[in-house]
Amino acid sequence: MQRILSAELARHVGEQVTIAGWIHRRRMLKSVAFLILRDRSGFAQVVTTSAELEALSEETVVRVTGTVTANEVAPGGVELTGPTIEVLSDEVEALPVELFRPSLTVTLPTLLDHAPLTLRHPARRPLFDLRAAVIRGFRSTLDGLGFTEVHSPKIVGIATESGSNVFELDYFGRKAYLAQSPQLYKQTLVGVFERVYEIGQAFRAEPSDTARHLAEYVSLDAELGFIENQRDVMAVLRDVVAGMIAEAKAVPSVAGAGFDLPEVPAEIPILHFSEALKIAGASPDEEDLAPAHERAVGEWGLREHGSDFVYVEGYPTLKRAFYTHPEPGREPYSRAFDLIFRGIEMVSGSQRLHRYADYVSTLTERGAQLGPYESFLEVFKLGMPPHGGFAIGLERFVAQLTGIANIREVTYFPRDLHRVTP
Ligand code: AMO
Repeated sequence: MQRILSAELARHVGEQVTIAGWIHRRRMLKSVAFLILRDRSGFAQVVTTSAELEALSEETVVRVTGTVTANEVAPGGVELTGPTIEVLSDEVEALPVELFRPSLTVTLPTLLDHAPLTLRHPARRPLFDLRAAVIRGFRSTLDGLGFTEVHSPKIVGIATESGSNVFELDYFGRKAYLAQSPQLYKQTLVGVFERVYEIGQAFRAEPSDTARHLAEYVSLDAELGFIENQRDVMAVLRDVVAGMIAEAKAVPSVAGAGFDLPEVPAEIPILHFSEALKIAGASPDEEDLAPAHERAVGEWGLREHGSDFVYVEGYPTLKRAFYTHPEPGREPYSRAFDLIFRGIEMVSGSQRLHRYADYVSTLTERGAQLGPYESFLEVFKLGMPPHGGFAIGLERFVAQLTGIANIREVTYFPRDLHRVTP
């Protein structure tokens, strides 16, 4: 018999049906026993006997055929009676974590060490449903704006973001690196498609053991040509973030989880870097915003504009990567920006240099060898329009949307300073 989902049972009262899933919980009473089966749609109650359930343990995978019977005290108002239970999996050993408890009160190391099991906990589902939804929103918004989805190599010949936090690997006897960002490739592909985006892994050999750094994260990148300046990029990013949040709000499990999902204002307030320092009470000589400064900027946005989002633009050029476009006539400032969401940097972007000579001079000034960059710089002799783009850190965004303090909790199998399994 064809399998139906537990959420579909109510439409089949009086019929014989087959469902399949995991034994979420067993409840054995004197005269009767209940098996709570979990599948991708939710839960179903199966009425059986203790003798039948005794030999089975939680998380065993079973297929159950029985009659759908109305019972208003059962979950969803129906249950399966007169069941035949068939075991589909191996026998399940003693579980390190009990999934049938409503909340998962385990330490972070336990949660992560037992990820194959703890990811199954129903309370975690909305987090990952939201994660998938914001990716859908990112993709559909950019598709609607005429962007092309691309994929760039993750094994690359040069470091793009900064030399220090790059993973080096032995590539057939030569040195290569894991891509810290699709940066140079997305720029190059603007020369092909004008507007591109990529959803892919980025690798950072982050020595910082913090709640917001991973060694491998998902970077949601976009890049577009024919811009006047960074403001055109910031306008696209605003629409992308709004599309991501709208998609998340439309998911029933996300709506039911009670997350405090923000409204994205039509115009996100913009602060120049120098104003942001003032608001944060920082010295005007600071060259970057520290986490405490970002928090102060976030509070300013909420206080002055009722906005959870604030753009800071004009970061000092030398504090940003070499491809960043300076603000002409306003040294030391650049056309780079960050999007601060509830006090944390979530997105970085900028207008890029698009002239060959500018790359040569900036790399030289920064003391870099031109050699490794040569193949990338070629494209700037082949006709490149003014362009810019941004990258959203998926895990930081999801953690901040859901109020989760540590981004490892919204990552399936996090990679960090200490962790390379599971
Ligand atoms: P940046 O290095 O600021 O910019 O990274 C962009 C965004 O990626 C996220 N992020 C991280 N998330 C988790 N763990 C990490 N170790 C980590 N590092 C970064 C953050 C950050 O805002 N090429 C530029 C983007 C561009 O200009 O288009 C870049 O990579 O959310």
